[in-house]
Amino acid sequence: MIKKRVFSGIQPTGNIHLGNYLGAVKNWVDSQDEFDNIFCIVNSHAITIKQDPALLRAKTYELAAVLLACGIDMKKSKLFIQSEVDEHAALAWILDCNIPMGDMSRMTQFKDKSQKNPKNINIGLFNYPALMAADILLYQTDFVPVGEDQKQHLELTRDVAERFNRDYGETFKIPEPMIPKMGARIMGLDDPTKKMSKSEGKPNHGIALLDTPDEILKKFKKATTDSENLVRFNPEQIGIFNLLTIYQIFTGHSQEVIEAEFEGKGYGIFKVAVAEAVIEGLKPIQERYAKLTKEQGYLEEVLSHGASEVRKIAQKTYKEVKERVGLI
Ligand code: ATP
Ligand code: LTN
Repeated sequence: MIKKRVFSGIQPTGNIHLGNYLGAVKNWVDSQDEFDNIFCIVNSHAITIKQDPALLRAKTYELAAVLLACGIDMKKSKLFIQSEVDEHAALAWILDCNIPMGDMSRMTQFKDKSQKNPKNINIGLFNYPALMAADILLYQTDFVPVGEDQKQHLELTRDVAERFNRDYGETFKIPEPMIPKMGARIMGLDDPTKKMSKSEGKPNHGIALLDTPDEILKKFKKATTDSENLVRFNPEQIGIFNLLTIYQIFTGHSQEVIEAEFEGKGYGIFKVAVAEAVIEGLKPIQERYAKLTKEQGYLEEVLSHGASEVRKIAQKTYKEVKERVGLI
């Protein structure tokens, strides 16, 4: 039986955090056996915000090592760097010519990011979703496992694919988002009204997967909560709800069991328990990461093998697209 294809991407900027892990990467890892998987480090997306070139290069390899440490298995999945496959940028151009200005102007991520970076609102940042659509459509993808914040970009991807198929003939598979029931939107620990984000500079905002146990404990202890002093799954207690979600995913316990565990106990005890569950859960990832960084040349080999495998698929789709629009 032919397996359905999964494709997803992650930017090599800042430090990969608990939101990225619970919203996306953990699901990539957990469903690896079921699908034919392609995972991409989207460095070309990263330069929509100004990056230091040497740091971007280093972060790209660091992220590759973290993803492998999280459990991405080269026997089951392909991992590669976006800029190593030229067809991504090339297809994005053709898609650009088939996306109405009005559709692109509705994207909320552009609005958020341009507010955060008022000095560098560039065309690439505006056009970011076209490159993301190209990433996905090049591989005739069935499912795209992402966090809640990417839903709108997926809708745009589906729209452009449907429009292209209608105008030029059946070319692209229409992809579906795969958004987890739990963990699709992990909030910042300092401010649970904002999603945990790599680009948020504040020190107690997010938990990085490579944070030390001390840092993790300190950040959870400082997490913003409320004055109810009740540990229960009440979506209106946004800070507590966020911590409970993290605790539930890491422990695998049911809501009832968790609420009973902390019945009559204060937030101080609860926060330490969350921190301990996260520290325990991240420990094997951190240990594997430390080992991987000592293996000289291994990452380069994995990434170049990944790129040469996926390039064949990308070239096939891109050639077909060029034919469809009359470029060959
Ligand atoms: P930034 O916020 O700086 O744009 P990011 O943290 O969103 O970066 P990305 O590389 O853009 O990181 O996202 C990688 C994956 O992680 C995407 O699937 C995205 O939906 C998911 N993700 C990002 N933040 C969260 C979050 N707070 N909760 C759940 N999933 C998230
Ligand atoms: N836009 C995503 C990252 C991303 C992606 C993709 C995700 C780029 N290309 C393709 C899934 C599929 C983000 O900002 N989180």
